[in-house]
Amino acid sequence: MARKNNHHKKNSTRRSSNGRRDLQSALASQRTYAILDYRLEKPQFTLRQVRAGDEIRYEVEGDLTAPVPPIRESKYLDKKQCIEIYRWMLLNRKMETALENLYKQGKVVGGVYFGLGQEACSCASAYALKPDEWLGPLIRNQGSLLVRGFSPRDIMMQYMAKAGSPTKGRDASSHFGDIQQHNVVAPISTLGDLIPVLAGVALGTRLQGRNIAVMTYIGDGGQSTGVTYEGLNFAAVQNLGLVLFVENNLWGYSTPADMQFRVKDLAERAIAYGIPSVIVDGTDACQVYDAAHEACERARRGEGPTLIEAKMMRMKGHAIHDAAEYVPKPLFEYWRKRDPIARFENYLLSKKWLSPAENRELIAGVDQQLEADRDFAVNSPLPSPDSAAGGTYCEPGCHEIKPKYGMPKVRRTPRPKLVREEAEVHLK
Ligand SMILES: Cc1ncc(C[n+]2csc(CCOP(=O)(O)OP(=O)(O)O)c2C)c(N)n1
Ligand SMILES: [Mg+2]
Repeated sequence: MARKNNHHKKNSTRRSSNGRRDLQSALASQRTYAILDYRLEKPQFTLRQVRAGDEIRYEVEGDLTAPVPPIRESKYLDKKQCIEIYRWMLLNRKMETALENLYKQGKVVGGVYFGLGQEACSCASAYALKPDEWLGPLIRNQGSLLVRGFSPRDIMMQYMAKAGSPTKGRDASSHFGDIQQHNVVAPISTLGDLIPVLAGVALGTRLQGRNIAVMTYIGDGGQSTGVTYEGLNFAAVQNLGLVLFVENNLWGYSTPADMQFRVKDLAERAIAYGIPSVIVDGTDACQVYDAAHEACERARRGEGPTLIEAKMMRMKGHAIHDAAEYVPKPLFEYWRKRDPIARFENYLLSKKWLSPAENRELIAGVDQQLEADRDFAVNSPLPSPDSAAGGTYCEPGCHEIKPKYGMPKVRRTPRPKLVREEAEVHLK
């Protein structure tokens, strides 16, 4: 019996060692990919579509009772920078509240788009850029616009189509940029189109001798567009310094993320482009900043693009006209507890980087600034009718675009004598 057992053992050892070898060689030929994940919690719930007669509604399944995680300590931000980001987030939130009120008073032309719940993503990402770098925001990234140097009065005047607004009353909402001072490409409504445009900016600066970081955003819905693939693939192939934030706010209009794509994390899509990716909690300003900073540094070293998936929740409807009744209430409750501003405020207070009195002073300062800007915007004139046709067509000099960073780098390669010498621009 013992012998039999031994024999059996011997055989089974051989089998298992062969099995191990097979497994080892299988593993050796298997390709694995790593996705950094900075989150301190990984929400596990799904949305299910339920049909009740002619009505469709969504139900949320999963644990919604998990405690709110702490803010992750930043590897890079100091006290002063954290307070600055907190102030931008507050300004972002309170400016949008002011816009909502202006809309309700009938002073806004068109709709208003909100980034409620996404302030950490907008502000801490843009904060990682240097002044001479470039940003291409989406309509919800009004916080990014503030960080890049637009004032609340610019944004309010824009929404009210005032003569002094960035587009001089020609467009309401936030379709404006500034290629002279702020290095901001205007949001493009056709989703995904900002990506090749920003890749083009990075290519342009490289031709002028500089590797810089250029940052743009795409939503969980917008990232499925063909142009997203084309733009990001181009940036990857050309090693362009594009930092792409995929803002997974769980909704594209009224379609939940679970019904938009099959991958677990949108960061996985980076694997197919051959570029690195990171997942962050988009309601944690420190995580957003750290991932953005690391991606910007890669860009500056000429190492190419990075995809950052920021997970969070769109806390309002698509725009002011949308009451978001299709969103299950428990989902709002879950994310309300993860409010990016309240969490960052608590973090700063508990770290004693901000005293309650300093916090009150900071909040009062934001309120004062907004009141002054709102009054200025409300009292500023609408464009005069005779200005309507101005600025529509090119006027002499209005589109003169000078290289910002230096004359394009051109390398002349020696050619046989009889062949006309041509300048060869090297892209890589
Ligand atoms: C190419 C393209 N298709 C469709 C639309 C219409 N559209 C505007 S916003 C939107 C939903 C976008 O959802 P998401 O990308 O998740 O961004 P979010 O609104 O959540 O910030 C759609 C479908 C568009 N603007 N562009
Ligand atoms: Mg979305």
